Amino acid sequence: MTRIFETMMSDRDDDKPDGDVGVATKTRARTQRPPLYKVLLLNDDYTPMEFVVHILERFFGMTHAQAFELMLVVHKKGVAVVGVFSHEIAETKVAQVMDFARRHQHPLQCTMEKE
Ligand code: TYC
Repeated sequence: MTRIFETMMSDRDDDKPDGDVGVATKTRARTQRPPLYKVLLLNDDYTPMEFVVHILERFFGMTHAQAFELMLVVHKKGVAVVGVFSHEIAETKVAQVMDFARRHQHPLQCTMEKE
């Protein structure tokens, strides 16, 4: 009697009714990349070429050759992207360039736009 009772009341598979199999589910976590911003340098008729080259070396980590080449692109085309950054870094670069140009009394303009 004790033996039969134990067998009938066994709870080994109480949580799995007959025929019920587990279904594995996996949801892909949606990752969000922060938006990027282009920093643009604009041409003008007054800022000296060497000053622009210096800015590109100092604030955008370019070699003299890279900076000279990109300065010429701005000079000829009117505008060029000088870097792509997070919003906060782009804002800082624009502020650094504008502040430096202003302190040297050059009309150089630098802006940013969402990529
Ligand atoms: N056009 C300027 C000159 O002839 C040079 C220049 C280049 C100015 C790039 C601004 O973003 C600029 N002196």
